[in-house]
Amino acid sequence: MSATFGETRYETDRRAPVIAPRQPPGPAPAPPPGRPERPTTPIVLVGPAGGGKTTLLSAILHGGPDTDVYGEWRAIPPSHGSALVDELYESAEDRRFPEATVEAGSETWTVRGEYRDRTRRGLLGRTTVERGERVEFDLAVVDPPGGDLLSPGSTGILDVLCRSRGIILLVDPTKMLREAVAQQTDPAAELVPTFKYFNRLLRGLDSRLAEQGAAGRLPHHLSVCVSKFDDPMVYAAAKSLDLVDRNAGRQPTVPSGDPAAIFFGDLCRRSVEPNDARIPEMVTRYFRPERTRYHVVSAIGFYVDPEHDFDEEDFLNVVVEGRAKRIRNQNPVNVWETLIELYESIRTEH
Ligand SMILES: Nc1nc2c(ncn2[C@@H]2O[C@H](COP(=O)(O)OP(=O)(O)OP(=O)(O)O)[C@@H](O)[C@H]2O)c(=O)[nH]1
Ligand SMILES: [Mg+2]
Repeated sequence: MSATFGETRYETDRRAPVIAPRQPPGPAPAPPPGRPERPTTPIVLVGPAGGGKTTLLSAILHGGPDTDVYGEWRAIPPSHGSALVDELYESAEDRRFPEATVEAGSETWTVRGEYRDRTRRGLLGRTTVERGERVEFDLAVVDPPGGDLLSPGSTGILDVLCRSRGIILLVDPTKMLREAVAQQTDPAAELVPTFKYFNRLLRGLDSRLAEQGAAGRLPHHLSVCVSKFDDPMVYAAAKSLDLVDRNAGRQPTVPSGDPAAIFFGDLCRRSVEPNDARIPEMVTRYFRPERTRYHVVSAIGFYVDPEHDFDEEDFLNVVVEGRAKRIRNQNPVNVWETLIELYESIRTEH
């Protein structure tokens, strides 16, 4: 099934109300036989072209959260497959990045999670085990090409966003850090300021919701994610601000919340594009603070030798083989944690 908004076809799934054309009022359609009705959590990834949106989806499909904290989670795509899922499988099997998105796609994946059991000690010293909660929901994921965000009024992305509950706003530091921008060698790749993507998109979304009678700030739950943390220049920038946490030989992280927000603010303020300094105030102007959370993520993670701990001298995860970039070992950082927090924020909305 597909829907056309403007010039872009957003592939849809029967279980993806996020982009289904508006239905006439009436009783809701029955769920497919044998399948209990369950909530759909529509989450849209937005970010500049080449910012890492599709690679983040690959990390959701192939990775999982820190099981010590969150338990076991996985994403299950529909059995009928799709061009997006095929590309995510193939790129992971070939240890390469997915191709740049040409046509916007939307998938409904099933997410199954099982939080860890918790042991509680009672007053008399007796311990009881509290079963970890099991959750299952439909995750409607929309992966637009970055270019769609520059002319949101005509590409259909606003309709998608109006119906979504969660937004993952990917901020690509390699388009901001002076030393990273200087290394980009492709003369055809024009650097479009990140501000331009978000300014056009958020103003468009605000106008559309205002026309629909919405009041106050945007109703969405927001994950602001600084991407590509494994990139050596991004890692160095976070280290120079003393924001990196190294726990027990594992991959480095910038903790979510305040440390990630500080990193995001600093990147925007010092960006090669002066307008990017306005992105943080744009986030607070449009989104409710209690529904906004900051993260630093890497869809591929750092290289860690299976026999050893993380090694400061050998963590580059992207190697160039001929003209292709090869990923040594996909080991995402903070991707599932971000997704689970966004889901929980939507689920416990107040
Ligand atoms: N080091 C590093 N590079 C990344 C990561 N994610 C993406 N990249 C790089 O960024 C490029 C673009 O990533 P995509 O996931 O295709 O970006 P996108 O936002 O989907 O781009 P469009 O589809 O063109 O809008 C990749 O080809 C990689 O070179 C990451 O986690 N770490
Ligand atoms: Mg893409």
